[in-house]
Amino acid sequence: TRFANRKIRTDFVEQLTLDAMAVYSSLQPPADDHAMRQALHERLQTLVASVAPNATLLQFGSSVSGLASKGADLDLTLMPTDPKHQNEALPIEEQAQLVELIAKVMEDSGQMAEVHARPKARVPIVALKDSITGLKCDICMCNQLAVLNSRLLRCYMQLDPRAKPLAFCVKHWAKRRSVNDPYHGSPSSYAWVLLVIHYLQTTSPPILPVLQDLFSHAVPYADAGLVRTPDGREFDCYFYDDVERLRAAMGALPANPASLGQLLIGFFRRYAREFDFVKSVTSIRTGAFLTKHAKNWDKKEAGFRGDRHLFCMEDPFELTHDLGRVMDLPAAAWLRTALKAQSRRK
Ligand code: 3AT
Ligand code: MG
Repeated sequence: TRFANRKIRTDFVEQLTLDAMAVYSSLQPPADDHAMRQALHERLQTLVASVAPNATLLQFGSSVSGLASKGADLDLTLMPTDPKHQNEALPIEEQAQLVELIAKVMEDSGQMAEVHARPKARVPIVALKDSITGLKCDICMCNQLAVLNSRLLRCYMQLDPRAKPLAFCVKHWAKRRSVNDPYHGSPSSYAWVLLVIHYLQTTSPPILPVLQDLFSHAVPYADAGLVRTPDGREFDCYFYDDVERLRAAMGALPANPASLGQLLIGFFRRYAREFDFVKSVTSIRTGAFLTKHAKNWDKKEAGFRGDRHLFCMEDPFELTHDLGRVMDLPAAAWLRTALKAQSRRK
């Protein structure tokens, strides 16, 4: 019987790998999606140039990380064109004014439907829908950190062929279970992908390296990735991004042969049974578990919905930012029930 059980289990995991690959394929955008996004990006750039001649629109989010599924939105940020000023963001009042101006240009162009300016939001944005392609697009101001964290995610996704399918499947699962909505207290797509990367960094042996820990001889470390935000804070955004070189070097390390099916089971087991929600923090910056105590995230902050630190994930660049702080108690309980149910179901 033991032999028979093992056979059933092997067949099950193999089938799960095939099913997960089928889900991954079914989520891929059509072949012309990339060209369509580039064309929309260029049209928007031309429109924006009339009100912000010294600025350039840059893509971030899943169009950059390679994790865009069919119909994913196009995330853009306005940045100073001159690289010398890339680290200097506009004061928030000027960002709000620009948002209103851009929204007006977009409306007047007659090419965009559903233009909404949100100048007073924490991150001022213009949200719109392109009438020609039907693509939804968010334009925010000076979000240099998001451009860089999207590039970091892209590098990780290129380092191992199992990373992208695993991230697609987890994102898809989270959307289907309604646990992918920071406005209603669950992790964002971005946060789910950080959890996937962290899981792959902490398998034994590790499947992904820690890019913020590797030093390139070509790039002097000290000023390579320093970013300053409008409030005067500075962030160390350095990471090793020579994917080709690293892939070659990784060939010499002990290989982890886990299949996609095994990794899916392992990911859900991690968050259903192994992760210490009370004490631990996931951190892709270090590829390790940190403690809430060390991050000063173990203090109870009275009553307020956020800042409860019930499921702690450290942002790779904005180290004081806990991506799980959107969760309140019912949301965290709901999420953990969904994770446990999935892990039992396998
Ligand atoms: P979708 O394909 O749109 O579901 P995405 O990866 O584009 O996934 P979002 O649209 O939720 O994810 O977010 C776009 C980017 O914004 C991803 C990341 O670069 C940045 N971002 C989102 N949430 C945060 C956050 N809490 N902190 C820092 N950066 C964030
Ligand atoms: Mg997006």
